[in-house]
Amino acid sequence: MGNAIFVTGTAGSGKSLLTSRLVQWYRDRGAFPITLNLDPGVVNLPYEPDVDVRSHIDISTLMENFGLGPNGALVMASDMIATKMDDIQQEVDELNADYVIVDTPGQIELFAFRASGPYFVSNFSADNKATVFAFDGTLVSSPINFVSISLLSAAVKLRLKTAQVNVLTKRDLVIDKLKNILDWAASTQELEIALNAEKDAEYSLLSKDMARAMTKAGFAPGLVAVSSTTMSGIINLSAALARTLNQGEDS
Ligand SMILES: Nc1nc2c(ncn2[C@@H]2O[C@H](COP(=O)(O)OP(=O)(O)OP(=O)(O)O)[C@@H](O)[C@H]2O)c(=O)[nH]1
Ligand SMILES: [Mg+2]
Repeated sequence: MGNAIFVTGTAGSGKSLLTSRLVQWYRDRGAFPITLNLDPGVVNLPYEPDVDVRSHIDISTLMENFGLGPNGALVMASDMIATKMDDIQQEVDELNADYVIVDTPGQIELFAFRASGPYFVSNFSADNKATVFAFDGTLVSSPINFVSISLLSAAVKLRLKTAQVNVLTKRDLVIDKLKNILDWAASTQELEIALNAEKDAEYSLLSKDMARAMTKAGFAPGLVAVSSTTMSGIINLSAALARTLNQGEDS
């Protein structure tokens, strides 16, 4: 197996559309990429998955057989992903792709913060692995929100323990804020200046402490801005992914 790229991020941050764009990008450049959908609850996808967890786990059957509501069934389905690992790995291996782009469940807490997701990521066999964490462009318009999503990104990195590329999605929707957001990501000093200007003193102080701690711990996010609508920035993302995948998992 070649490279595995796990696409994570908050609900609705653009993971599935980005998955389809990455596949298109690699295919257009003569590589052989495939998609693996790991979201058991998804109804419509913007791509036709080559390997699909839904052929092993069916939410409506779980709801019927175990008398669960939709959320209970999603929790159970997430916990079952690890048990389907061998079948999924075999299906992926048979395709012998250069890249497998893995679309993960919308509920990041079900994938990253329970046992099954980290088990899957660490035991999935690939030459190189990387995680993409999507910062939803429309959620990080203020510096305090930026820090809070950065914390989530750091938490996902702690859980999945892979090299991670942080992506600002939907850049086409935040053009007027783009420079600010990229400045906060590139420089703790810029971020602190922006936090100082916030009216909410208590929370801006807390955010500053957390931003400093993350920089010190090497979690500063260094964001790549991408639009899956215009394809702007996809070239930068592919370059960041190439660097990260080549460095291997210990970076
Ligand atoms: N304008 C714009 N819209 C986007 C972009 N990326 C995604 N969207 C839209 O955002 C919505 C959510 O995108 P998805 O790709 O389904 O996001 P997701 O993270 O897979 O969502 P869940 O799996 O449900 O958590 C859809 O309506 C997309 O069309 C983008 O770059 N620009
Ligand atoms: Mg999705």
